Amino acid sequence: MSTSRHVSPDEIRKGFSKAMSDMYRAEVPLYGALMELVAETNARLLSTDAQLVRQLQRTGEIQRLDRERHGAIRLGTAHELATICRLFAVMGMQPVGYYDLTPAGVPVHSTAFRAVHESALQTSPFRVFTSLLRLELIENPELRAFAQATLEKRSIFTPRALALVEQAEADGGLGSSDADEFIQQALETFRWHHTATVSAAQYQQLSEQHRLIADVVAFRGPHINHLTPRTLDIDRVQADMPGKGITPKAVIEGPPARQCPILLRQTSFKALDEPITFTDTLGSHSARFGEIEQRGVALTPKGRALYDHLLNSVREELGAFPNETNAGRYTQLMAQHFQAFPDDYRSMREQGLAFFRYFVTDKARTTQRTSPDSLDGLIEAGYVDVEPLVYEDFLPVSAAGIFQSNLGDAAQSHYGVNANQAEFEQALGRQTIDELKLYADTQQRSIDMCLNTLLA
Ligand code: OOG
Ligand code: NI
Repeated sequence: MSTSRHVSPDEIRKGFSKAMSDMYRAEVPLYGALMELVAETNARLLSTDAQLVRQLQRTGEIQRLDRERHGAIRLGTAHELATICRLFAVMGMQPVGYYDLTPAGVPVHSTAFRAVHESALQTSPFRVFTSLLRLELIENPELRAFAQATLEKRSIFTPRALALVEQAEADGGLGSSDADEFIQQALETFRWHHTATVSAAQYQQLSEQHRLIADVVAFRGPHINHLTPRTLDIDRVQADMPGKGITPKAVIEGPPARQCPILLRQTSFKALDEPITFTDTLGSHSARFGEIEQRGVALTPKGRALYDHLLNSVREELGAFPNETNAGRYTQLMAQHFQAFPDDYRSMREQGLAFFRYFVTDKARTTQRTSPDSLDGLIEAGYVDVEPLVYEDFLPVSAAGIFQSNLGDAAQSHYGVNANQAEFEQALGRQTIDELKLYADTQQRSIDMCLNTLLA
């Protein structure tokens, strides 16, 4: 059992997120520039939008905003995935959601490791989009066997990291100095390597099969390929990026700009071309890119169905993947189709499109209350405030757009296979958590808290 001798997994995650950010800043100079731009933009917006400040104070997001990050890695084998699942568990991160990227021509399926309870998210919302390469999609049998053998030879975890994972599992946690060591050891898995484990010709062959396959197979570890801060105004940051020497992708993924943001909007800039020493000669590889995101309210199954429907209808009408040449038309179609999605929190709540959190107001605490007996009555009377519950996850179509923009359009293949969640979970060694259940639970806990306080 975990005891007070143990550092809480939430604190380990917070320390790890900070260590990761420091490593990435040292390795990727543009990351620092992007962080500054996001911080400036957030500060400017918070100094002018009192309503937003109030909302973020209520939900606590204002305190976590400047340490909010997500990263991404791509793994090669089932064993690596199962082991990283155990490593993330030490930091209180669990696999949430299943994402199939094959419809977009990317030979992976994925989950997001993150904290699941609102109080744990408050301490550190750090998340890692984690993909598993689907080796069975390599058509050439010799190349597939080579990729498999190469991956089986590597160990992406340090012996000490593995020992500390086992210790944490056996003892129910880690003490303070072990937790510090764990953070340093775990970080090694995510580090960039300037040397490859294959020859330049082998790299080339893997790359011709799919750029992503070379990125996974040719290296000693699953380098973190981006680390994304959260902005409160993605359109502003996108517009200001060129002024900082950063060229963003043509369109912002996700929903269009709105008064009341929903789900997740993301944009990225191209991967760096970095020098690599292959086993026989020098060359280069690009994998690491920059990305920013803006988060909005989580949608219920009904809201999500409406989002998916509207997005699909835009993509159908556009008749192509959004790119530089059709970006204007894409933006216009998005704005037009999404008029069908109510853009005020009240309608979204009344129509059951989004999740919310409920809070007892100061008025309820300080005044003599009449006692309405329903939640709606308490809201009407000003005893309960409603705030949007922020979306903590990812979007498959957006993720595909991010992958593609960074791998180059040549990286699109057509795979005749589909989602295989059962196989992914078998590799993972456990089931993934349904994110919709997590949002429903958080919403319900906040309702119970209000009702227990006010109707008791
Ligand atoms: C992951 C891309 C997906 C996001 O934010 O949707 C992603 C990758 O390129 O490995 O990070
Ligand atoms: Ni990302």
